[in-house]
Amino acid sequence: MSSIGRRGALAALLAMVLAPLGAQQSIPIQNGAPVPPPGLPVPPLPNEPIVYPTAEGMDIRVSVVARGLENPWSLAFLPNGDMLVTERNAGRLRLIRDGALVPAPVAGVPEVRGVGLSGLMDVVLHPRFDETRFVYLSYNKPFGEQAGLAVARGRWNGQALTDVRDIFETRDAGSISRLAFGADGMLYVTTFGGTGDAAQDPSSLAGKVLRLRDDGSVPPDNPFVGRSGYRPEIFTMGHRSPLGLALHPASGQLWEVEMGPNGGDELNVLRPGANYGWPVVSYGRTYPGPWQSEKGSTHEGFEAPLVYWMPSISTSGLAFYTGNRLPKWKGDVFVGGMRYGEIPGTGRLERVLFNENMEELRRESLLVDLRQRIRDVRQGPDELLYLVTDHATDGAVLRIEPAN
Ligand SMILES: [Ca+2]
Repeated sequence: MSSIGRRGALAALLAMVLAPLGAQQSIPIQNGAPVPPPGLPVPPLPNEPIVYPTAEGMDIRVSVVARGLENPWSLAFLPNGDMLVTERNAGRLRLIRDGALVPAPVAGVPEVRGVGLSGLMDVVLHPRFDETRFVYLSYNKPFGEQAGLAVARGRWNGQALTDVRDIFETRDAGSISRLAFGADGMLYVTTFGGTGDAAQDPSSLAGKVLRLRDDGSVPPDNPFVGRSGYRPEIFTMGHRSPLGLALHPASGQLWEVEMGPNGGDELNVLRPGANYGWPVVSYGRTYPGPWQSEKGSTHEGFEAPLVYWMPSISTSGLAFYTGNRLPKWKGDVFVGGMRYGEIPGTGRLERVLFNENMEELRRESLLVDLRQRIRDVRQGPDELLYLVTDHATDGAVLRIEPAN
């Protein structure tokens, strides 16, 4: 081949290699992340119940229990079936009594810093609520212009919270937090890990699951008590955005879901003292595209997730279904999803079926056509499933029951 011919062949080869790159659209980046597309329009929630077929051959009926909520975030059931619902930015606690939303918010909630994804977060009842009447709230507490994280405890008097006080606070973490009581009667508190290295820093409370007594004090048998450089509140570390926390009904272990960045949402089983990897080990990509982790998706010394999502479903909320009214789902794990593959308007409810060894067998996406941002999922005392949808103008509580 002549040198001109060779150059021509090289140019053609270069053109083939470069053409697809040159044709690639450029995506605007803001604050280090691609600006999301408009996404799919979210249709208004229907007034009438909807019946869906599901993969296990069980038809379900989905209906709206309450709507018009402002970014509702979490749901707790009182023993009589009434519900307490948090509204994030407004910092309101709402009561659904006898199936109807009470117009006035519940009194006694502390002032929150309700900016962006911050505000009033989780609400849980004390495990011996009948005796103590204690309700716990996690929220972003204002420290001047900064937001910290606090857990408040108050007594439910039937219509309001009284004797409310903070039993825990930190300036290490703002933003999201879930609460759950363990089988050991301890209160577990999740904190936001963010993008820096704080989740791997044992002297910081960011990116951790904390283990506290019901009065906020540190139990002496926590895994890092007495260890130099470690905060004694820490139960597990290396978490990014732990948005779901629930007690496994059989094993008594706490399970946790956390949102990855662009991919790499995780379902983890929490073990005392373990490190779950963020930000050094992850299945996800960073928002602009490169892989998050230099160490790979799993690495010695870091706990691997039981389940991961790639692409992300933006996990939030976690529940084990233990009831009998939805028999084909007994024992299954339910995880809320707020958007799929970084596309707004693609929320869903995810069901994961495990075998007895907690190995995943099946995964089903439910309620996809509703396109709601499912922020929380809970089982009610009536053995039905309840969802909280995180929308600013028509956030809702939905109920799933058998269709026949
Ligand atoms: Ca992890």
